[in-house]
This record gives sequence, structure tokens and C-alpha cells, in this order.
Amino acid sequence: MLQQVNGHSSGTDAEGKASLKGDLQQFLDGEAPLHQLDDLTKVNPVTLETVLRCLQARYTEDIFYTNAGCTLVALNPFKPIPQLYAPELMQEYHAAPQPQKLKPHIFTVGEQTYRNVKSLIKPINQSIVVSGESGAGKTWTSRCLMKFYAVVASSSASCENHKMAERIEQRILNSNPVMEAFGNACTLRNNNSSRFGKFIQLQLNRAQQMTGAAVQTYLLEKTRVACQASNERNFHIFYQICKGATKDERLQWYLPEGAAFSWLPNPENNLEEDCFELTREAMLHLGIDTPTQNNIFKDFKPHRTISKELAITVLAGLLHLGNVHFTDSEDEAQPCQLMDGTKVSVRTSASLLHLQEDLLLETMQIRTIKAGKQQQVFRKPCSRAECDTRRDCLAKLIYARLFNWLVSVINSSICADSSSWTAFIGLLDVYGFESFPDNSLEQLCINYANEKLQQHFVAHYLKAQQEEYAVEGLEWSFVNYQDNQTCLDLLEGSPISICSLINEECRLNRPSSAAQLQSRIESALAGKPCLGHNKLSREPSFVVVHFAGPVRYHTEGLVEKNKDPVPPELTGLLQQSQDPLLMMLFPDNPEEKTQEELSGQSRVPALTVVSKFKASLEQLLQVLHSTTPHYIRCIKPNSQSKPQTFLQKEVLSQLEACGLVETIHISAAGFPIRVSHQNFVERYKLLRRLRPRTSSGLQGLCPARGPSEQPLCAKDATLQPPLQDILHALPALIQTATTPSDPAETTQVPLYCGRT
Ligand code: AOV
Ligand code: MG
Repeated sequence: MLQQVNGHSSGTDAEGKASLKGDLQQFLDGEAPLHQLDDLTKVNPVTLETVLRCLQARYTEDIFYTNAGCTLVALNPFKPIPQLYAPELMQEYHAAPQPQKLKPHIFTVGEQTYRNVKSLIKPINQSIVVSGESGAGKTWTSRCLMKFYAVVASSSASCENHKMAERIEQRILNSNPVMEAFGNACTLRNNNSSRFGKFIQLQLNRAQQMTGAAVQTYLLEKTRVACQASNERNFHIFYQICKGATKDERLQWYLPEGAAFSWLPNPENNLEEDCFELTREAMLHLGIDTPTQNNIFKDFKPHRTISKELAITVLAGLLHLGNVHFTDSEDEAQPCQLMDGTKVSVRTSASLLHLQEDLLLETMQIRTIKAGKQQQVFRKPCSRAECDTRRDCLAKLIYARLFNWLVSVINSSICADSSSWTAFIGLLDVYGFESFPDNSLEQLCINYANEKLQQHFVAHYLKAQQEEYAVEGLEWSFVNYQDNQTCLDLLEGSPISICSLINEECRLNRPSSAAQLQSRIESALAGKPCLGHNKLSREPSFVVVHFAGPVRYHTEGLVEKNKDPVPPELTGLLQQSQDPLLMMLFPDNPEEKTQEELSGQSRVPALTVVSKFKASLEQLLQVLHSTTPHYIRCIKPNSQSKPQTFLQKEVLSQLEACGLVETIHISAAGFPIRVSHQNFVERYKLLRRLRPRTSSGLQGLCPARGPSEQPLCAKDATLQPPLQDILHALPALIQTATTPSDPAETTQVPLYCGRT
């Protein structure tokens, strides 16, 4: 149960109102330039058009951050602005008595969360949800916030801890280039698009020093290793090794200059992300390689001390594997033969992966089936398409495990003992909403994750806050908002949803064509409001009207991708590798039967990709719910990634999709400070000592009330006098308070309260 105190979070009420009214009046009189409005709640009237005009005016003046009530809007400048992220500026926000009085910035949000973890009663975990469509600037923002925390936390460290602190912070920062090299790729929408979701917990002790961090990743788009859409690229790391390897390394990895690889499309595009040196350095700092590093990170298990060269060798092996191509076999009883000139690729790949050449080839060409009570083994030559699928499957299997291994190495390097920290700040950076000409299961999962996050925002802010006012009996005129529940019902609801139908097809394990899946979805979910019309497409597909726009998903290959089957022979093959890294990734231990192996045996129902992803999202949302959330909305001013280009139509659709205007209305009209009874009592009880009162004074306020009892309510006549006393005393108290506002209880906003 919460109490609401109607007022400003910064400065006195009088100051706040005066400056606000001044700004507003000036704006209405046409005196103040629109770009000077730092908070969109000050725009009058608040409409999509006025908000858009204000953002455009600020963008034109190179002002990229604007408050919008409880959220911060971040426009992507698409050009480097070093002074905007300088360490000196970080320190300025950190040192400011009231950072929210400075210009809107991601550092305000960073500083707010940082101060909030230092609570009076018990530290409260914080989270920053960075959202926006693909290419809007989420990863950039998360990276800058991590730097911010690294700078401010190391400045809070005592002298003796300073060195240690810098090391841990540096290691945390070093995780970024490594994870981006292996997990990001150039897509049609973003040259550095994250192809995995990431939630990083920055762990802090009571003294606000960063003691460690933990990274959780979500569903890597592993299909990209073996299949890239036209004009897109594979993961950056492949280009990095091909461009950045030294002469000796080229020899070692069989990567002659200018070599062509089927899985390396568009190598001529030189991106700044192609810098191998940066990844190497970061890997080194994370403890991958060299005995010196092993000494520093003593907690490393011996099997983790794998050199980065080994990882690169495996990657080079995958590139050569991609050059293995088969021809159709005229005789079904005979295996497909290798295409001319590709035998050398099998040999090179086998050599780099430390596998037997003939075994590698045979595993791709021939399927073994166990049948009967005696589990008799039958060998069946695969069709050309099946050979290709098995080759791709090998690559995906290796790459996914390599990525997970890297994440585990990073975690071992940065994770702190749980006793050394008391609270965390969680930074969420997932793949943004995307819609391509060809969308498949990957986009379905990505857009589903974005729907879930939008729902978290809607539920937490737009819905819960208004419902709370009603429960508390406060006067409130309801602000309508776009609830995306109907879309989520279509995607994941019970008993029937798109996810359940795709899962069902996997469970039944029956041959079903893409057209059949389309018609099943159309008939089982007919009439659902978010299922769009599918008249234009010649290929089997269905349309989902997401909060951010409609997306057409092709059904071809969807079920197979969702099953993600791994034939046991493939894992068996990799278990025979003599490569130290592969031996670790594929332990030859029958007790450690993996999900993939089990799924290959088909008698054990395996979890599908969608089910696993859904479960991991639910876990994530549980974590988010247990924190005080803060929101940053990244907006892409144009889809060509150009600086100085603000395309109104494109921005407008993003503003509409995220419900920004509704957010501003609620923030402007709402109660910016929300204090739980217990925290309020704890925090302001000293007023009793300051001003002892008897009948109507502060004495009557707290002692008799526990947290579970009725809340203070503005309409409760018997409590009005003490509440007024407190409100009068608050400005002075806030100024003299040694600690900043208590986290659980304040929304981050509030420059304007319409209910004063
Ligand atoms: P995303 O994370 O939101 O997309 P990024 O953070 O990768 O988007 O941003 C895309 C590109 O925009 C970056 O590579 C930068 O070139 C540029 N950019 C973003 N923010 C800034 C900034 N504040 N200053 C300068 N340039 C910026 V995706 O990962 O695709 O959803 O899956
Ligand atoms: Mg990203």
C-alpha cells in the first residue's frame, strides 16, 4: 500500500511551480524556443503533434535527451558526440545535489538508480529497461551507462580498494566488445545489431562500490552462422579474424588473404565493428589466454584456461565447413557426393576442428537410425538438402556452445561473491522490434520479447499507477492507453495461441507443410484482433499486428526451427574431437546427455525454442518486477542511420507505438512521489522529534500504524492536519536530508505535478 504525497521531487514546490509556469507561459506566448523544454510534460497541449514538434526542435539543436515524465526519451544522433559522454560530465551528474535539475541525460537515470540502491531501510534493486526498435540506440545507451557506473563507482572506492575496483570495472566493460563481436551482426536495420538479449546485473555493496556483475543472455540467433539474409552479414567475429589476422595466424587458420567463404557474405563492407584488435585485447583482459591472466583470476577452473587462439581456430573451422557443398545423388542408396573442389574444405575444416576427415564427411552424408528392441543400427544416406541441414546444424551447435562458454568465462571473471554485494542495478538491452521482408521464428521471438517488455511498462506504469489511485480513493480522471494484452494473448495466451500452435506441430511430429501451418493458425485464431490479414503474400505466412506495427511471418521452416533437432550422431562426432575447446564444449560423458541429444532421440519430448524462450522471458520479468524500474525509450530519427535527419513519419510511429503521450499525461497529472507507509514513517519520523505535537500534530501520524494497515489518505479527515504539517515540513526536510530520495517510493520523474 502506498501513500502519495503531491509535490515535486526536486527543489521546493514553489520554485518548481514558478519555473514551470514561467516556461509554459513563455512557450505559450511564443517567447521560449520549443527546444528549451526539457520535459515533455510541459508541452501544452500534450498531443502527438506537439510532442513531435518539441523533439524535432531539440534534435535540430543537437539536444538528444528529453524527459517524458517517468521515462527518458533518447534520440539517436547517428554521429559521435564525445563531449556528451565525457567522464567529466559523468562526474558532474554524480556530484550534483539534484541531478534531475541538470539537463536530461542518461546519466540522470544512472545517478538516480545509483543513489537509490543506498536506501535507508534495505537496499532495493534497480533496473533500467532500455527499449526501442532495432538501431534506435539501446546497446549504445547500455554501454554508456556501464561506463558511467564504472566511473562513478570507482570514484566512490576507498584508496586501497581503488585498484581492485578499477580492475573489476574494467573487466565488466571488457565484456562488451567480446559479447558484441560474437553476438552482434550487421542487419538491414543496424550495422551493429544485437542478435541476443542481455541483462547485466551490476552488483554494489553498501558503500556503493561495484563489487562484480553477472550477465544473463537470451536466445542467440544462431541460425545466422550458417544462413544470412541478403545484404546482411554473419557475426562480426568472423570478419574480424579474416581482416585482422596476422600473417602467421593466417597460415595457422588457413585464411589466405582474399579467401572467399560462403558463410561470409559482404566482406567488402568495412565496419568499425570489424576491429579484431579490440576483441583480442578485451578477451585477454577477461582472462582468456596467457598464464599471467590465470594468476590474476585464480578462481578460474583449469578447463577454462583455453586460449583465444583455440576459439578462433574453431571459428576458422566453421568458415571452411561452410564451403562444403554436396551434389544430388542419382541413386538413393548412395550418399551424395561432394561438389567439385570442396573436398579440400572438408579436410581443412576437419583439421581445424581436430576431427577425422572421413568421419566428418560421413556424419553429414549418412543418417543412423536405431530401431527395434535391440536398438539395431541402420544407415541411410541423406538427400542433398539433408546433408546441408546437417552441416548447418553442426555449425550452429558449435557456435551456440562457444557463445555460452564465452558468457560463462565472462561471468567467472566478473561475478562477485554473493556476500560482497547488497543490491544490483540491472541493465536490460535486448534486440529491438524488427520487421524485415522475410521474418521467421527469430523475429517472432524478438518481437514477442518486445511485446513482453512493453507490457511490463504498461502494467507497471500506465495501469498499476492509475488503479492504485482508484484504490487509494484519490480523485483521478482515467487516462486511456494502448494495452498490448490482446497481442500477447494471440502470441502466448491459452488455450490456443500462435506459440501453442507451433509447439503443437512440433509435438505431433507429423509432416506438415508451411501452407498447413498457415491455415491452422488462421482457422484456430480467426477473429483475434491482432491477427492481421494475409491477402497480399503469395508465400504461406501470417501477420501479427504488434504494438510497434504489423509484421508478416513466413511459415516455411518455422516448425523445424522451433524443434531445433540435433541428430545424436552430430554430438557424437564432436565428442570425438581432439580440440581442447571442443572437448570441453562437448564432454564425452553419457550422464551429461544434453537437450539436443535427447531431442534427437524423439522418444523424450524436448522443449522447443519457443517454450525455452518463453520460460526465460518469464524469469526475466520476475526479476524486473522485483526491482524499481526506470525506462529509457530510444527513438530512431530515420531508418537510414543518417545524422541531422529527423523524419517525422518514422518518429511519429515510434512515439505512437510506445504510448509516449499517455505516459506524459499520466506523469503530468499524477502524483510524482509515492511513499510506502513503512518507508514514510521510517524516513520522516524525526519530524516528531523536531516538532512534538499533541492533538493534531505529527505525533498522530505514524506510531499507531503498521505497513499493513490502512494507508494515509488525503480524504481521511482525521489525518489531514498531520499530513499538512508534513507537507509543510517536507521541503526543509528534503534539503537537510543526508540521503537522496528513497528508491522504492519515488518515481524518477517529476518536474511537474498537475495536482498541486
Ligand atoms: P540497438 O541496440 O537499439 O539496435 P545500437 O545501440 O546498436 O542500436 O545503435 C545503432 C547505431 O546508432 C550505433 O552503432 C551508433 O552508430 C548509433 N548510435 C546510437 N546511439 C548513439 C549515440 N548516443 N551517439 C552516437 N551514435 C549513436 V538492435 O541491437 O538492432 O535492436 O538488435
Ligand atoms: Mg543492440
